[in-house]
Amino acid sequence: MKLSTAGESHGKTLIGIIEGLPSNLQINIGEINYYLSLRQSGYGRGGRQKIESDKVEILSGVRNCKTLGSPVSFAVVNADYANWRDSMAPEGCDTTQKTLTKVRPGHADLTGLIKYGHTDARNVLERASARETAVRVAAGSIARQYLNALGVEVSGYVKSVCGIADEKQYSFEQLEGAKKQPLFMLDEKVQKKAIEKIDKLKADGDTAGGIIEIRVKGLKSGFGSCMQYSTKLDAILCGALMSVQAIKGVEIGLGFEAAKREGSRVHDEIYYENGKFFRKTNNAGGIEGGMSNGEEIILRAAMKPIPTLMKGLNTVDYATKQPCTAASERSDVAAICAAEIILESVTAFALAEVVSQRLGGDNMREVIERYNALQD
Ligand code: EPS
Repeated sequence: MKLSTAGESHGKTLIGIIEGLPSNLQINIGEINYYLSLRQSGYGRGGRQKIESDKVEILSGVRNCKTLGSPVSFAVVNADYANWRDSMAPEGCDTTQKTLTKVRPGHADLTGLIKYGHTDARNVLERASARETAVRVAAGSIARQYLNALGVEVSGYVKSVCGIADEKQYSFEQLEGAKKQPLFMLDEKVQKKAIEKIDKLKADGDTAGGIIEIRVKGLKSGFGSCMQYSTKLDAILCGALMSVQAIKGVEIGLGFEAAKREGSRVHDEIYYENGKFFRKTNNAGGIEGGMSNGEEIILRAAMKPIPTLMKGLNTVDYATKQPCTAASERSDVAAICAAEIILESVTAFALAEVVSQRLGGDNMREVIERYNALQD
């Protein structure tokens, strides 16, 4: 299974193509749109989300809500293109409009300008923009439907915003409540403080990042491999999370905390009862030796603050080489809820790829039979 994405933030449309989906997977388009709308939600989002109302349009590979086994292509249209046609149209436009040369620290602007030989960072930032993640959420929702057919679920919540942290532990079932909250947080008091912080940052023209926890329930053991570095499940999942705009750190299970502890307080002891192996703790976060071990997978990712600050940072104008204040385009103060949905989505897609690589299967009946035949 493989996903390619295309599209600029203010271009005509975003496009995704998924290859390798088996036939006869029931596709719930309403569910894809639900995750797209969740990606747009959350406290701290900027003006763009008032313009967009993301909906998926499936273009190929699905007939009467079932996959055909052919590539599934789909679009998420940019409503804002109507306002940007004059400066973005592929057929011809005025590229002297909407230029950006006051390159933003932390964004792709400067390095992209040099690498691709442009003079206007618009040609770089349009693709570097996190708008691209709408396609990854749509693809992730399809991958989630594939995983759900096997009894595998993906969920998550926001653990902290700009250092305001919820240190409590939650069961997988409790996580669902997060989606009903303005910051996808589960502790009301912590969330209230985080909202106040976002309000303050907005007033100051500043931005916030945070920490997100993603969990996977129901995946049997043995997915991923210890036989080749590139097939290790932890490497694949961390790579998927790190591929999301603004993600700067990832940990699994105890993560960085494990480095501080003695081995006896890290490794999960193994027991056997009623014909089943089990562990009483899950410090490994569900992955040992590069393979799922049948426990819940626990991933955490750190998102940096968005690099477009309304108050602007010191930089240099690429055109004049003079010191200046960085461009302050309309943007979000915090996009932590969007990131939470995106991270769930890329986790689902990466896992679906790993599962389909192990199980193969041209149609969903074969996939389900092969999954059910595996030892727990
Ligand atoms: C982004 C800048 C903002 C964000 C955008 C990512 O867009 P605009 O420049 O149009 O205000 O809203 O994210 C989205 C549009 C989205 O749908 O997530 C950036 O520079 O990365």
